[in-house]
Amino acid sequence: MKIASFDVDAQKGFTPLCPGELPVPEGDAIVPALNQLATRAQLRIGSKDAHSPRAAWVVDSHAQMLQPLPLANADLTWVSHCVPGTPGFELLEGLPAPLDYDYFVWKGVEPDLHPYGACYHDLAEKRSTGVIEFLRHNAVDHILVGGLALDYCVKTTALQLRRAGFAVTVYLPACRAIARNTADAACTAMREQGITLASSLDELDSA
Ligand code: VGL
Repeated sequence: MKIASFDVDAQKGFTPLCPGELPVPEGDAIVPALNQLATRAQLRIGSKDAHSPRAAWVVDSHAQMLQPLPLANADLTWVSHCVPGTPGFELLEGLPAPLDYDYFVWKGVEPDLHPYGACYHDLAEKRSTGVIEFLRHNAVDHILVGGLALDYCVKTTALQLRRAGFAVTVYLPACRAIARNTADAACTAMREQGITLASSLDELDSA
């Protein structure tokens, strides 16, 4: 069995270190759990949001977020986050540098694109980021997923990997969510698609 771990968007912009971006509660607490995941894998994959501050979906305040947009590849408004060159773009302290991962995805670079999953650049899932091809090329069977946020990018990435035919386990101690209700819905959606949700190392090791 060949295993890869996947650190999804484990960036400071999704933590209380960057309160003006998308501060996921306790988002900065996931590093030890992500590093534990990696010890159980032969390959380590990562992704980062890499957004323009002038993207089509950017609004000025948190109160204006989550409004639907009439765009093909950006479905909701968000405040600016994870802009290259700013602290919010950086990976959390204690993770490898991006180029020390076996494969690394930068996503959402084009201003009119705001994908959630790390496997495709577009919401229609036509333009691959290459990660599925990399995993297949390396004969990976099982992917252990953690990162930020559980209810958006982790969920979407896990579902994309599952649809591509991989066994997928989401390790909950290595994730944090933006909100409770969307996290509950994400867990239900992932379970329904055959994704394993592990709450402890014992559950992870028996998955
Ligand atoms: C994310 C909301 C907006 C995430 C990104 O990485 O989960 N969530 N943009």
